[in-house]
Amino acid sequence: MSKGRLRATRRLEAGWAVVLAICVLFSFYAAEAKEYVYKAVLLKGPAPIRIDGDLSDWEGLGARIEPIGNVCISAGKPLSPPSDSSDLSGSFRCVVDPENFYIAVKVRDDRLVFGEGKFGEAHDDDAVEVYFDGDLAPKEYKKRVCDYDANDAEVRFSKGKDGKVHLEGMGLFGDRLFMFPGLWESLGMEAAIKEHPWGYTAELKVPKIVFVAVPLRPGVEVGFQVMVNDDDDGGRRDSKISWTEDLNDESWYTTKYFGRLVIVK
Ligand SMILES: [Ca+2]
Ligand SMILES: [Ca+2]
Ligand SMILES: [Ca+2]
Ligand SMILES: [Ca+2]
Repeated sequence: MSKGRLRATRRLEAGWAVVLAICVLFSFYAAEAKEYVYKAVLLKGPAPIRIDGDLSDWEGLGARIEPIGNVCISAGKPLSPPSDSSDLSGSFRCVVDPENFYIAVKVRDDRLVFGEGKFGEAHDDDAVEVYFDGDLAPKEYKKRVCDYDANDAEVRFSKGKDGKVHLEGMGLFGDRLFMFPGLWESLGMEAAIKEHPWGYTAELKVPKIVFVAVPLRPGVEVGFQVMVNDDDDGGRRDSKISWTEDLNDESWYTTKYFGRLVIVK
């Protein structure tokens, strides 16, 4: 073989080696990146669900139980991981009817701490967070930069000192994130929490009109996320878990880590 052809052959071989390496890397990445999709059953008529924290009315609705299985590492400051599943673990279910989303959350938590913080600080107590992105519009992610649009928001709920469940959470107003006492309630959202010896069960009803402009029918998709805060000793929260891999607790300002809710028959 001439020197020229030998060099060309070697260059070709090197080229294939690069292509192979890229393919291996890509397949590795594809295997690693888990997709979080929850298929939410669409009920024909109004859902037979009472928002009272008792989840017995969910039996027989065909809602799959999905683990809230990722442990957050930090939330501005480092978080402690739960010591075991009785300290903090959970799962959620969701169904929709033509007018509303219904979310049920079951949380195992060894010590319940409610009502310590003032409005807007329930994340430092035991609290559930549910997030919506009404249209899945593509965003450009930049760390610490809010990319919410008008149909993206956080709905956080916990118990107050008065024993009543209070809703809070950030939404976009103008070009800034705000939360207002009573806002989510005024838009028709309802939430309830029932305490148990092993933790609590929670229910949330969200009128679809708050986030979604199209009729709820099979095939409709929205961005969705569920997270749970755990405080066992007062003061700041100790741990947090997330449905998707939002390990640094960023869903309150970006939809990057939201999973998807897909409506099915
Ligand atoms: Ca109920
Ligand atoms: Ca706990
Ligand atoms: Ca959106
Ligand atoms: Ca707790």
